[in-house]
Amino acid sequence: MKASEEPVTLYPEANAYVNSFSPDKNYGKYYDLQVEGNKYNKTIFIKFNLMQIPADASIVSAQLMLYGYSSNSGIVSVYYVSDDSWTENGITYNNRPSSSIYLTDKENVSSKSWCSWNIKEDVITALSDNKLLTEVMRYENAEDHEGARFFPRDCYNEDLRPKLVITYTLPASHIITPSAPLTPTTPPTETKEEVSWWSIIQTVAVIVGVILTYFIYRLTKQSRRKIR
Ligand SMILES: [Ca+2]
Repeated sequence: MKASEEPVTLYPEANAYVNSFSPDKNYGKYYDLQVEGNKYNKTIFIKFNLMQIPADASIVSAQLMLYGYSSNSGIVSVYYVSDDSWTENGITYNNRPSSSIYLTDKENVSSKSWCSWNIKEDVITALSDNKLLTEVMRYENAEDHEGARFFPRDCYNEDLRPKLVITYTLPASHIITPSAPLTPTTPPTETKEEVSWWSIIQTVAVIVGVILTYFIYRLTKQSRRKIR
């Protein structure tokens, strides 16, 4: 039944953290993503676009991965968020999405290493909805001023940026639809080549026609002179 299993790495469309102690401030342009345990005062929002996953894909696994570069060891939880309307440079604590948030996974994080959360069910939910996936991350250790810091999507080191690694299978009957990646690029190229060859033939035909008309004209003129 299953034809193939293909891992795909997606990078966030937006990421930012919010801070309840500066509730109207946006942290989208900051150089890191922070979670902090003091009443969950700092939480991270991260959004992925899943458009390139084929509609008939069956999800095998989906790992959300962030690189923790400075953190206390502690538990960071990931929650599904149904509202994707927030933006990186607009989100604040006060305007953050708060509807339909539920716990997906929790993992122990540590410094100088990749941290990984299983968000397979959330990917499936988002694919059956609007193909946009938002997650919020919280530091679950409640002590004051403890937390973790992760590299964001515009990290200078591309290898350490947050990512979503999805493995999926396709049914044997998988048909490449216009919405699938790579499909639309081939036919227009062929059409372009056909058009250019056709226009060359047309141009040559016009030139030959003009030359022939000229010679016929000259021949007619010469024969008239001979007749006279
Ligand atoms: Ca969504």
